[in-house]
Amino acid sequence: MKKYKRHLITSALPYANGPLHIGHLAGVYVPSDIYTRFLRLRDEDVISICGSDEHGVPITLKARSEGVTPQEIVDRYHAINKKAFEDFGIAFDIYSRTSNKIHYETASEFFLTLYNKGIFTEKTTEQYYDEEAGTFLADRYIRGTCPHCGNEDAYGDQCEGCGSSLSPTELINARSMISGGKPVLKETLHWYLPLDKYEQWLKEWILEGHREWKTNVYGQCKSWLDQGLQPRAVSRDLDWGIPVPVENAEGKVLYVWFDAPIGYISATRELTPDWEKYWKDSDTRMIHFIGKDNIVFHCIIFPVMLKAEGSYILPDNVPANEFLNLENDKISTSRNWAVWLHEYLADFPGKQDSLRYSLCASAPETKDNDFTWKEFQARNNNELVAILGNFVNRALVLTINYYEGRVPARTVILPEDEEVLREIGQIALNVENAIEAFRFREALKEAMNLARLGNKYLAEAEPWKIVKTDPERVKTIMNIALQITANLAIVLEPFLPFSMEKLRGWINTGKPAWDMAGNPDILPEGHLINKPGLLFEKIEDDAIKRQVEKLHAGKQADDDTAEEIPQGKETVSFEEFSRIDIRTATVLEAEKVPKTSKLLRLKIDTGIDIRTIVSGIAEYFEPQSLVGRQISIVANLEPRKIRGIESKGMILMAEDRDGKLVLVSPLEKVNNGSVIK
Ligand code: B3M
Ligand code: ZN
Repeated sequence: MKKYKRHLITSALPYANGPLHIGHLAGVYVPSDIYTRFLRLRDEDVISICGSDEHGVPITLKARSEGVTPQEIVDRYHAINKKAFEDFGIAFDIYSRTSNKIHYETASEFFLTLYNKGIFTEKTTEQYYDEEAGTFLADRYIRGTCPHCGNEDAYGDQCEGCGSSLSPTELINARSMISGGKPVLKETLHWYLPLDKYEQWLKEWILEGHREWKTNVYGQCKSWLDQGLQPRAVSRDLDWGIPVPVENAEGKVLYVWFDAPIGYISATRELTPDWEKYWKDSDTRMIHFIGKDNIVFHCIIFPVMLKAEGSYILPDNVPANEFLNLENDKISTSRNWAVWLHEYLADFPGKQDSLRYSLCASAPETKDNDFTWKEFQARNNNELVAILGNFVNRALVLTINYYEGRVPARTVILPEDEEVLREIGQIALNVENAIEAFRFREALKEAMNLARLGNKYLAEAEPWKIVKTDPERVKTIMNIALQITANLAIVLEPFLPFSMEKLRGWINTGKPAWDMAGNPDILPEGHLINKPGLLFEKIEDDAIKRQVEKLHAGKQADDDTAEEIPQGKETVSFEEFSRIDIRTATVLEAEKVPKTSKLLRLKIDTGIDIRTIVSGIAEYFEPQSLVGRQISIVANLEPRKIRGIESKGMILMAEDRDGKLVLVSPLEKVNNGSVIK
């Protein structure tokens, strides 16, 4: 029996202001594609929705920097990105765009419904205005000096120097990004979504009702809710976007984060006249695939919009991923530190699955993760070629050689055969459970275990040694190897769709079905298989070297101190920062952890409690020299077991350029447990 009547899968709509890179694929689109393909294999009623986000200041700024119209920008990148998704087998049912007429209608209607229900509050505030250009300056159209850190290039909504979230009026010496001139303050009217009024409901819905959400997602929601929500403007003074569909709204458009998620609805309408059953029937399960920077919009703001509208369902899960880094550095479009999908494909034609595999195997599911070309090569050569490709090739080639491609009968079954047949079923079940829990790395690893099992089975049974002396035994062995192969073609289809299609061609099976996964009798006796080709090719050192060189050669320097001082980290919101509990504490006891060279076990007084922290600082400190010293700790770091000792928190250290560690202590003695902020 099916658990849900139907599924609506959405994937974040990428801004059409630049091409897609591996971070996009790893974070959002490979996971959503795996999940969608899995549901399709199970013959579920599922639609997968995506499209280009074509509004907002990121688009207009890109257009200005190139001296073209925003329409030209979105037309260009919509086409490029749509093609990149198709090329990588990301099988959306529709890839729409938010400049479509149907989206204008849907978003306007949505706004009007809320407007007529009296949901919005209207507020007139003073905002910056560029008199020379005759326009208000929203978000990133304004820059100035950050009041917190002095960065002269802080944006109107955020300082990338120190991470503070700002409003334009806080900037010192604000300047217009359009004319470069000094803007003036002018009154303007906007519509606000009163998130504060939904706080209680959100707490019940998420904090009580969705404890199963991923910890990174749940944690971010909780911290937003704990901070308390403020009304949010859903309109902007801009000339690019969907006009606010009421009177007195000249020159005002919907805020991009108001219209973009409605894009999921518009795209569904465009896809099917039956769209309402996906959006308005509580038997539908909606899942949003996104990156972590979009969590607040998909878990708080959009649900409030849907709830306020009243006739829509809410997401059942939002399995957001963290970020993917590249060769130990943050992926950055402006610094050209990225692997662009269209360039990858030009350099590695036909090797989409190698990238999909590598990105899934090291996906940033629970924390940021790093992509390196070396690891990509190793995954391709040591896993896809050496494990999967090798097994499939052996099974098929031996069958062609021994039986002219006819699947032999399974005759006498030994206990080791029984065990293998049982394991096929268990692995299929493990893959299924992991996919259902959105643990795609684990699912892929499990699926590859099936190929490992096949290799081990053949290596131990050695059919090539006994084919002359014990032909009956060899028939059984080859039958089982072929059943493993047929199972691989199913369980790996969500991950490696191009290769599994090839494989199905060789083993002559039709449309795959998850029902059959784990089944030890997929290929009947006498079934004819075809001569196989190579499933994967080795990637040589040269090709990898060229990619690394290309990456470094294309890198746009953003500062020349980068070599000496580690890269600045990505911006965090004030809310994120304030979730970290940094306090003073005093070391009561310190001793080396036996049989380790780096670890110290410290007993510390945090003012709140006495606790144990294990720290990797033994090379820098004599344990006794620490006793009695006042230090700073992260008090609310998730406890970890290190060498069997539960470590609760982390000691703050400054790391010198040559790797030396120095304690971070308050300059004067303070009470233990004093909050550092
Ligand atoms: N375009 C932001 C982003 O690409 C935004 C997502 C919209 S999803 C409705 O990260
Ligand atoms: Zn700043």
